Amino acid sequence: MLGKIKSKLIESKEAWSREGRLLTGEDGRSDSRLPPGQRLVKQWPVLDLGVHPEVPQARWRLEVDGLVANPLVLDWQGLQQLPQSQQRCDIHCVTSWSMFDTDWRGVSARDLLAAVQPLPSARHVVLHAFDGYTTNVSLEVFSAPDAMIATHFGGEPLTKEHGGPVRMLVPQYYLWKSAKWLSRIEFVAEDRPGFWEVRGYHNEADPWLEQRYDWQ
Ligand SMILES: Nc1nc2c(c(=O)[nH]1)N[C@H]1C(S)=C(S)[C@@H](COP(=O)(O)O)O[C@H]1N2
Ligand SMILES: [Mo]
Repeated sequence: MLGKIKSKLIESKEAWSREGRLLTGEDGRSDSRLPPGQRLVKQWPVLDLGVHPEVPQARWRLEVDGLVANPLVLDWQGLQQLPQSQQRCDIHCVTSWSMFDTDWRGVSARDLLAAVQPLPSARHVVLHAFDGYTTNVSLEVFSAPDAMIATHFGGEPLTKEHGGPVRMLVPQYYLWKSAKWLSRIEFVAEDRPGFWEVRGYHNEADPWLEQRYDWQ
């Protein structure tokens, strides 16, 4: 899949990282609801590697495995049988747009964790997607109350463009951590940087700290 993606797009985003594009150097402790360097949009942009995998709800499966006591393969029904949560949150993309008050529905990561029971050795989480994309978060960030395996946006099922039928949502980080077309949640001991994290993007992605890039 990744062979077909837009290499121009990847090259330009790698260049952004080298140039430190959009960095303001603010300390992020302002009272603003908008993180430094961000601007508000009303329409939800679509950003990805240019491949929108067709994953019909009936064929969608989510593997939850690695360092867990109770590995699972969830289908759509199985996901619906877990407790369902809703939340309203702001989302922030590293390309500088933010949206306020977005409404989401799905299974909270905490309820998934209760089902799979990570082992004490599990410290990090790798999110895999049907287009070959990966991204990584610490188990701590994955366990935040607002991290969610999302199925609905604005009261409607997630569209394919935005990662339907099921995507990750990690609102406390820039949106590249929120893998669309989620296929696998893997619990690991050692951190494993994902697609953008090995291409100059920060290993963490806190918009309030402007953790956009990492050249180290
Ligand atoms: N599977 C997958 N998930 C992905 C991406 C991708 O290319 N593939 N792009 C990431 C990036 S860089 C961003 S900014 C957000 C964009 O989400 P949106 O298109 O719903 O706005 O998805 C993230 N999740
Ligand atoms: Mo992005």
